[in-house]
Amino acid sequence: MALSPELCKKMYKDMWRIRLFEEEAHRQTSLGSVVGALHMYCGEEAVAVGVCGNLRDDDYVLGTHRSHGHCIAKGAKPNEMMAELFGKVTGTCAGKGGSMHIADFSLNMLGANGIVGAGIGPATGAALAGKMRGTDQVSVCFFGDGAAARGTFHEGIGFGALWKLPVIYVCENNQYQQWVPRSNVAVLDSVADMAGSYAIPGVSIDGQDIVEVYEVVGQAVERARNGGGPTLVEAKTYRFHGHSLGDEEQYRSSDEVDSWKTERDPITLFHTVMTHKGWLTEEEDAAIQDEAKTEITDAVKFAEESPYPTAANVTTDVLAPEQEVA
Ligand SMILES: Cc1ncc(C[n+]2csc(CCOP(=O)(O)OP(=O)(O)O)c2C)c(N)n1
Ligand SMILES: [Mg+2]
Repeated sequence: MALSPELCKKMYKDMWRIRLFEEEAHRQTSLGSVVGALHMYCGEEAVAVGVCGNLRDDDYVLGTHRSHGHCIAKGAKPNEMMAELFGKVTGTCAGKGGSMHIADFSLNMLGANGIVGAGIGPATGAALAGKMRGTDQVSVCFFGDGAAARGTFHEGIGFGALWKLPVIYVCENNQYQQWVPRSNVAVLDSVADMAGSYAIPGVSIDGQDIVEVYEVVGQAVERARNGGGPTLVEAKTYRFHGHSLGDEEQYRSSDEVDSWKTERDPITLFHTVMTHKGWLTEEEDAAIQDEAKTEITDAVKFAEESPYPTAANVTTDVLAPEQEVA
């Protein structure tokens, strides 16, 4: 689908929704309303939004431990997501997933995952299931540069390539794996270069440029939908915050972080593109940010006012209901 002013405005707003959701989640974790580790997605918004801009409602998404952005980009509602982080019964997983296992099956967002690289197998499986059912659904797996060192990466991509499955492997290369720079642990600088081992296309793109993300992934989605098999897309990006809340960030300089924030903020870059094209007025920009702010404020209120699960909820939603095998 060609980029239209309407789609650009929607994507721009989604980037703001993610940014503000994350900042609020950070605040709520500091206040103690959200417990457990929190991995923020600020700085990487163009990847989730640019990728999901190409997806249909029935396409699949699997994520990482840093997946709030993937959920919002796939259409999850901030109020149900915030409630999930608060552990409330109104959350997308009835409060049982939390930040690192957040999912929304009603949107085919099949889940974040606290285990690095663990989404790659299920994403490949979802693509296989779609193919066996004869649908043209595609499956997208987001994973970090650290995950590219795991066996699940090779196993998943190996099967995806062998069976020409409709799956797009999206590596969010933010250059660090927790506290370790990629250059300390990997021989190849580019994750995309690993695609050659599986005879699938591999492409490395600027993950701060949503237009490039949208267009390159659009071609990969079209290829997958038409039976052409997987693509490995490496989006070079950067996280603006520490690995998780409380990270003292002794492994990267504040100059480096500041330069990404001031020169490579994906929201600012997209704002420049849109205003240059005459697709976003100052009033529209202000309205978009206001609406996103209101939505996140409402999400906190919704989460605060929602009840916690009771003892009666302990065994519900834990196992999938028994299904007949056709
Ligand atoms: C199998 C496994 N090993 C180690 C960890 C601990 N851990 C959590 S996140 C992380 C770094 C992941 O780096 P990357 O895949 O690049 O994702 P990023 O955090 O940069 O988004 C590690 C080592 C884990 N959760 N699972
Ligand atoms: Mg990383």
